[in-house]
Amino acid sequence: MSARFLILCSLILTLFSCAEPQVKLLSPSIIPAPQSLQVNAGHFTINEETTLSNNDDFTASYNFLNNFLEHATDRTWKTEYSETNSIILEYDDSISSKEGYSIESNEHNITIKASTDAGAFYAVQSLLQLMPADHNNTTEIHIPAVTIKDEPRFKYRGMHLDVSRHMYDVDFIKKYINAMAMLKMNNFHWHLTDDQGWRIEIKKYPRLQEVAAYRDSTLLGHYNDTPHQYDGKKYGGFYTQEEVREVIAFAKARHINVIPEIEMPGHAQAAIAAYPELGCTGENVQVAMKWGVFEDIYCPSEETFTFLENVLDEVMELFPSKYIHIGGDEAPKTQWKTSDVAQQVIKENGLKDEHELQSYFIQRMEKYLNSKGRQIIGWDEILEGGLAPNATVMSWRGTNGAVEAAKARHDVIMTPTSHAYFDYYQSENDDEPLAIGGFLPLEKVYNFNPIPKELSDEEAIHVLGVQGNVWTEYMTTSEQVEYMAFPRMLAMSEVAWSVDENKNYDSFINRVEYFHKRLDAMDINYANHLYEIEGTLNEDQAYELSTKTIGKQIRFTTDGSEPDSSSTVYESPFPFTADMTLKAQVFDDDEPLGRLFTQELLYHKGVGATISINKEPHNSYPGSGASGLINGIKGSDSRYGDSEWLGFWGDDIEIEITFKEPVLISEIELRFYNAPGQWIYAPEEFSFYSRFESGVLVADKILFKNEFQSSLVDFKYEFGKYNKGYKSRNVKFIIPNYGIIPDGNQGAGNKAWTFIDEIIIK
Ligand code: TNX
Repeated sequence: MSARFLILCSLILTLFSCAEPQVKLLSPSIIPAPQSLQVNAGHFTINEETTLSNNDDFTASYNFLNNFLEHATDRTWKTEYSETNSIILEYDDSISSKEGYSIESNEHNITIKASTDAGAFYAVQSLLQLMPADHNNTTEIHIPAVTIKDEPRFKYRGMHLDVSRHMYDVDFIKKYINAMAMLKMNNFHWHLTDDQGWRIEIKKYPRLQEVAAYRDSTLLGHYNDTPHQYDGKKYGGFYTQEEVREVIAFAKARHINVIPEIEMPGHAQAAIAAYPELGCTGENVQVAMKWGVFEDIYCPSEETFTFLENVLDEVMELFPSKYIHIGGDEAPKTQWKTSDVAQQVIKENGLKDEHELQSYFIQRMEKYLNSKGRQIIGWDEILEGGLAPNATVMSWRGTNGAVEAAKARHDVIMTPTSHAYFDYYQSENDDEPLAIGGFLPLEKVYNFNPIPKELSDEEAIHVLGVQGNVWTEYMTTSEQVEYMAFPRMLAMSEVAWSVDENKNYDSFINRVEYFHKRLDAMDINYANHLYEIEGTLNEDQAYELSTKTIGKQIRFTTDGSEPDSSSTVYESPFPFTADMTLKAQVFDDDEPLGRLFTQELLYHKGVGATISINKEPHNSYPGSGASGLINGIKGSDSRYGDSEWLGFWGDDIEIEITFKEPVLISEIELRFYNAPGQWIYAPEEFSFYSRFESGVLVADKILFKNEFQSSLVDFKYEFGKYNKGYKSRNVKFIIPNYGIIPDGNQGAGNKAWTFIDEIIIK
């Protein structure tokens, strides 16, 4: 499509007139972007006589469209074939993609063609997006004349929702599924069990409903805020089997498959609270009241396997899904190491260690599910100790798991924390509602490339698709789930559906701006960060401001005052030669939009120097490259994923800064991020070296015990005692990685991350 489509989409809000001057037509703004879309002259008008014709029995699509139209036009629709003034659903076996379709609208009729009901359903979703968002109470709806041909890039297009940490009513689950359908997503991953609550009724085990479904109290505030405080309120509930059936039927009518997740062997504390014999210690435990990873995991006893098989029997009875997700993530092996039962299983089966035992556990469950005609999905930890033969891997800790699995010819679904975790912050504003951490703005989701570069074309076939994950530790209400999921779900839908050639972030943003009206009509509480301002220092040491939507102005001040409609309009980058407090705001004529942008620019001695690092930052957290460490802009105090922080996974780092002219240094400030909950640790020590103009080398080693309580470790080093008037040509830092995350912590056994930003030289 692209050029033509993109140009049209950049005009989204321009309503243009066609044959009849009084008819206002919407420039198509479909999300996810279709394969090809051509706007023709003219339009189709839905009026009181328009009929709907379903000659080929596309049941779900027809029902969905009929319901929509009856509601929008407040009348009963006749289903009859008519050459004119009709919306026609037509079977066409020449459309080879099972989920593909075409739409042809002109002044006589609208013809939808597909070879399956799913294809027709997606055509219906596109058709609805050709109508204005506020169609209600109108007798006529105008639809531009278009030719659309479309099919998805990936066959797995998923959204996940954790209902264990917080729970939402069935109406909300349906609302979420309905929004997924609008975006042509086809798999709802329902995370039903975890340490903090078991949420699905299992008739054979009543204590799952009585005990495992409720916790006595819930952590207040953020996990990183210590000491931990609790609300003292009982919290919980579960979905009855009848409700589960209702959700599955609702999803099916929208071509969405529901994948249940029953976690094992870890994240099982709620189940063990109900049935202590499922654990290795036999001791009573409580349903977890805070977040994280817990030591109480299922013991690999026959009793546990029988329990899990019985649970899965009921699950399979309810869920027709080919895939059953059995978790497999974050299972600490501490209890298995000292358990006679676990050690016996290791011995009897000739296993090497507890990791192979985890693999044995998963493989045994896989065998059971395979024998019932189902397939397992597991988080990427199921690779450890040997992958179950037919498993599909959900890659979340970066993409290495996906690469390893796809090379071994296993299917994978891409959900890396860096691009798919919608529980992360989406803006750098300090007034964002509390979230788990991280930073995942809309643009980063949008630019996600799901095929890891390490894979050949043949291996890449195993990448089934992508999924956005919504973990709900910090989402106490469904409104908050919406805030975190939208508009990032829109971006993920385009990653999943649209081919690269049709993706363009500027076009997307302008479509999102119009899409707000659709989300308003659906009463969805989306986040709006479209009118935010981005600031960057360019290669010429000039500061640039930009904002994403078109047709607006940026006004700014550099003296710390708040910009208003009389402030200077930003036109081109301005030089950065002194400290300044920059404030800027987007305006639509005189009206301020979005939030105020504030940036402190620190003109220190490192700005403009040369910098090199022995390692590339991890590709998920590149910040703005090495030069970003000395650009005068500090990384956010609360968002380590912003464009300033550089993240390194497990690497020891050496940084060297060389000045243009030797400089007199009195102080050096180093900033590290420290968020053990997200596996990020400030180092325990670092060394620095500096060569004076005279050639003398000074060196020192600074040790800190890593007991930091805050997420920011700001370390200042007084240089004065050494240089007493000597100028330095360079400074070098050696920063070893913290090492392997110790037991008892989140991510135990994994390598720690080092995050560093702004080396301030005074
Ligand atoms: C890791 S992703 C988890 C979840 C947490 C999530 C928070 C995964 C397989 N496990 O238990 O809720 O991080 O971001």
